[in-house]
Amino acid sequence: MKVLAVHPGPLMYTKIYLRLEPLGLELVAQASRQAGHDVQLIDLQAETHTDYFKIVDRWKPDVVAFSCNYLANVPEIVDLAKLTKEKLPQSFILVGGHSASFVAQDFLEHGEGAIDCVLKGEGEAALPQLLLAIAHDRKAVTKVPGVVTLDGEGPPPRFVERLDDLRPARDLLRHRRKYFIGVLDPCASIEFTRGCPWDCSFCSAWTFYGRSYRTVSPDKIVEDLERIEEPGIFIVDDVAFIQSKHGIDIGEAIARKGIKKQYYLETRGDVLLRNKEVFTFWKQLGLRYMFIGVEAIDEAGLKQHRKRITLGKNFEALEYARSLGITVAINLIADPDWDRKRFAVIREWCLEIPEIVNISVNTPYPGTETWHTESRKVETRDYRLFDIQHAVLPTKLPLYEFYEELVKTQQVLNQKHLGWEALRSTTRIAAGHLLRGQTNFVKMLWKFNSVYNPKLQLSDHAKPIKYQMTLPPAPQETVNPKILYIHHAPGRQGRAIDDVTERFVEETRMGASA
Ligand code: B12
Ligand code: SF4
Repeated sequence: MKVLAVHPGPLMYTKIYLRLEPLGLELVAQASRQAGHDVQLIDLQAETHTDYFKIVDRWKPDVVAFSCNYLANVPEIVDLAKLTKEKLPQSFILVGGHSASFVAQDFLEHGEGAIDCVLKGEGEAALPQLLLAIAHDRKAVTKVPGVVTLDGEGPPPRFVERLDDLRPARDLLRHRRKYFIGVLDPCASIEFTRGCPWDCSFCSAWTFYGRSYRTVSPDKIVEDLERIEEPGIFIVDDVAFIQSKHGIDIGEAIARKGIKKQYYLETRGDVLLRNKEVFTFWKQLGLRYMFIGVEAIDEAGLKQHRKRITLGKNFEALEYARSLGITVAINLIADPDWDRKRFAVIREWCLEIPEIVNISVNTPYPGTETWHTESRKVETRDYRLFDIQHAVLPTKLPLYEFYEELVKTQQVLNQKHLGWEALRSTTRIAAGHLLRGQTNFVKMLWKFNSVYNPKLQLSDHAKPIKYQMTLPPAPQETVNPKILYIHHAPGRQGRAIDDVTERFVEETRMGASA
């Protein structure tokens, strides 16, 4: 069959700071290709809806498979599915991915018959089974694990047997040079591990994978790296190098092969401090950027986000990363109840430190604990506002003033790293990129004001809502994590970490789950 795999368009964040390849979609595309199907892939972060419909009209796929990791992309995908079904009534249209898994039933209802099913969980094992059913007996689709249709549901989603057997279809992307993060331009993505053993209340990374944690073997990682042409590598792991040995083994395999790349990764401050030797080694291998989820600069804020790390530890981690000469970006979560004074304190603090500071807005998401426990009323039913750049909870300041303060704060922080100031400090890098025809990084330096603008952000709240999100249930004090999981929780045996690391995780997580 002809299968068209589609990643939806960019959100605010990917309009400026970065654009990365849709690794999950490439993995399911490859699994479909290995099952004998003819597969094409389009990424609407880098191409337009017109490009998409050109493929639909000319190639006439039998199956269209959308990837929905981000809740804010739901309306775009539903609209595309409806228009596609009008053009190709015989086609089978499905949606998979992180967010689609948490709102499967709603997706189908919005689709009004245009979306044949949602496939929950990891797609690599299930999609080939689903394609088999579509080709031979469409009624049998509800027997496939993870399938949800308007008529019924299949068995629960299953994990792939071995991450080592997977390989992304990187060759299917039509514009590989459009992917970048900061000065890593162009940049490819890679996965070393899957899942997260912690259980932060605002996050769904752990609930999707049932708090499991699996690893790819160093040999397979090196094989994949050797196939990648891009000089920059974005490591997509939720928390990089939790297990020191795995990080060292991968690094040694890379060093043996003499692979020279520049890397970006995300980790926790306490993991960095615990596994200093791994990060020091990786600095020598080319680790250039690190993102640490600090979330708050006061203890009360950390507690609110269920981060059981002390502020002192976070600051120590920043200090250590600085000493290695790695560029560090941190994330702070702005709460809608912040007033002008609070924003001013943040601005002041951020200007005192050399790190890149990213500010996102506290947003409860389906699939997180906060979705069930947040006592404030979610004020909107518009999926598009759930991108952690908009306020969906009541703001203490009038909404426009909240955005004014938010954007002003982001602006101050960006002045350190975007625009002329940044170009001055990165002139050599920028010139090198331009010489190689890479313009992503240089274009990004000036885009901020056209995307981050309080008037635009406020006007997003006034847009007509075509698809209404289901609101959270009545707030509860605690929530049984079992109701949040997409993949069932395999317990201790599902976490590929040694006992000492397991204990370390136990001590630093909030203990919401088994
Ligand atoms: C890497 C990453 C990014 C990358 C982008 C990757 C990309 N281009 O897709 C960057 C840094 C750009 C990013 C940005 C953002 N991200 Co992000 N990101 C992640 C992260 C850490 C890993 C995703 C990943 O690549 N995993 C590895 C691949 C292999 O897995 P996967 O993509 O999930 O794919 C598997 C399944 O989902 C499924 N699948 C996927 N597609 C399909 C399609 C079909 C047809 C099928 C059957 C199955 C299927 O099968 C795949 C293989 O098993 C996740 C957390 C997580 N663990 O999921 C957060 C996460 C997805 N991001 C999140 C958020 C909030 C954002 C931002 C909005 C943040 C911001 N600051 O503004 C932006 C918006 C990005 C945008 N679209 O514009 C949230 C999503 C919340 C939500 N419910 O919407 C998550 C869950 C993080 C969290 N802690 O809550 N992100
Ligand atoms: S450490 Fe917390 S925030 Fe980070 S991925 Fe794990 S659960 Fe999510």
